[in-house]
Amino acid sequence: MFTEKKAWWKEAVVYQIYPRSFADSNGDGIGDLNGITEHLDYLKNLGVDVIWCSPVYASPNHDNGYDISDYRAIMKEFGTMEDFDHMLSEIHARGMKLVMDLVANHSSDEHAWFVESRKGRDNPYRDYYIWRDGVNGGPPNNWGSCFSGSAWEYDEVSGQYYLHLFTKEQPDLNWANPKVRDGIFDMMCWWCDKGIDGFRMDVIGMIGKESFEDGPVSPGALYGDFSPFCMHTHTTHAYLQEMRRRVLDKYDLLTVGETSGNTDNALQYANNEGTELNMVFGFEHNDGLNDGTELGKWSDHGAPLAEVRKTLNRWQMSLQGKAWNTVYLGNHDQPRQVSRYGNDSELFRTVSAKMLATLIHTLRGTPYVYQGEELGMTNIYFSSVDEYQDVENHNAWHQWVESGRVDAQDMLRYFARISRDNARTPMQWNTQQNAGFTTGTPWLPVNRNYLFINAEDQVKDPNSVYHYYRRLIELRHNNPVIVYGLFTPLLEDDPNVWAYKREYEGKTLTVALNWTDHKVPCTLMDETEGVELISNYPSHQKGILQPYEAIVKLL
Ligand code: TEU
Ligand code: CA
Repeated sequence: MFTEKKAWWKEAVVYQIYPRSFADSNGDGIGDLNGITEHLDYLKNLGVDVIWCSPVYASPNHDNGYDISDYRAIMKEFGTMEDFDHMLSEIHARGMKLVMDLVANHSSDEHAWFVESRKGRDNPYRDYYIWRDGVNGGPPNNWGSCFSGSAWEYDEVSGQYYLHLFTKEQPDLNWANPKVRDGIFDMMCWWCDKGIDGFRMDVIGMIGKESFEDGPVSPGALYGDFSPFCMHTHTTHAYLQEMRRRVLDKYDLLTVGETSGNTDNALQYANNEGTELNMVFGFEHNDGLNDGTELGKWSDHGAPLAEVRKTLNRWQMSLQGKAWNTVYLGNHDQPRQVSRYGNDSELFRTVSAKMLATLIHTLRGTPYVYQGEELGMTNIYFSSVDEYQDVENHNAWHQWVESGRVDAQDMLRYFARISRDNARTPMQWNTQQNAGFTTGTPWLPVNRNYLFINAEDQVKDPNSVYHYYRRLIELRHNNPVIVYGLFTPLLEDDPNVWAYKREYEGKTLTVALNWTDHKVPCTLMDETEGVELISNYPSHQKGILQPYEAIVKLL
């Protein structure tokens, strides 16, 4: 046994807002800060403790704000710094906290540092980014970008290439330059002094580039893999430890790193000694679900219980007592969780959304709820490439379909299943025009199912997905076993049921979840003593679990 140190960010539930799609206050079709402020009571009533906003900084929006041109200014479309200050004080007035997205592995190519940097080899800002000479008339090495194509872009002015692990409008900052670190750390302190409560750090595992050799090329792939030289390196950890000393330790923050990697990596970033971050998002359960082909995430691969459970149980077991965990299934980079892991048909949508909610609120770690998930919002399933806005789709289309390597219909099917735009359609507030998101034309279409999936209806209906989330959040606040309890998997080989228990200070919580759309045999809950804390069915049948049934008991 171990004693877990208490912390507010372990007890909290975090709600992620994708500002562009949350609420539009001025009718231009784009969500904004005043739109968020207008809906804070909705979030307060849901019970969430912390709001994490995807980037709200000045940006030309090649990647919806993940390309920042000024870290100390607000994106024009989202409002002004006064709007931000007002939003922050209204969040605090309701006893909630605000976590900002920190995107500092790269900036926008329109950031003043890069504008200077690309002026020439002698510019004082040259070394703020990563410039290299080409090799044999091509790029410096074989690395591919995360968003298709080469990770290097040739620049006419100086005849050199710059590195961009994402789009070419997102040049990678050179963290090896102490001036870059000074600039980023000063900026972070500036936001903390304003009173924000934490950072979600975008692709933080990539900041320490150690060498620039060719990466391994998997069969069929067009480019080499940069990760052996750029991910989870010693220098990345050194920079984070420096950030901890120079910034994070001066404030009381929630810090969460966004980085792919395995549990060993997570143990280093989120270690209980507190030398780096509070927690990281695991990617293995989400991004591990593909066919392992050169197409990466573009596949028909579903989310079988055996795979997802094995991965998440391993994260639970490996981290407990050593590092704090996060629990999430959906975010702005993933499709809608009910469509991917549950069942978004009319018959099972509600019950499976509640089953998944039970999972993320009763595993060990801080739960992250992505906007609209609390309503059971579903994928949009676009059918043509032109309907997508996301640069990731267009780049992949160019690389694989336009070049004749992949059939268009196949790719469209993969897009419909896994595209990020599935989760970026506007929040569904009510049954009015555009689901109450905007009075103008929404930047991305509203899912037509808003007529029966929307916040206003669900707030009125005690059996809604929304109220189920509200009750789960309340249970977390009232039962320390949900936050701090030791995790032990149960029925690990059951083909249908995900089950586990949590134990803390003489209390035991037992959870059983039917991952399937049919009745399955299960006697665990008949044999388990205690009171029922929550379930997505009004009554239970002996010896079985009903489709997507979830039961939580406390003894
Ligand atoms: O995402 C990091 C990341 O690794 C993504 O490539 C992710 O795997 C992909 O979106 C899945 O399709 C972060 C942000 O969350 C994402 O929105 C940004 O586009 C990206 O970094 C670049 O800043
Ligand atoms: Ca707007």
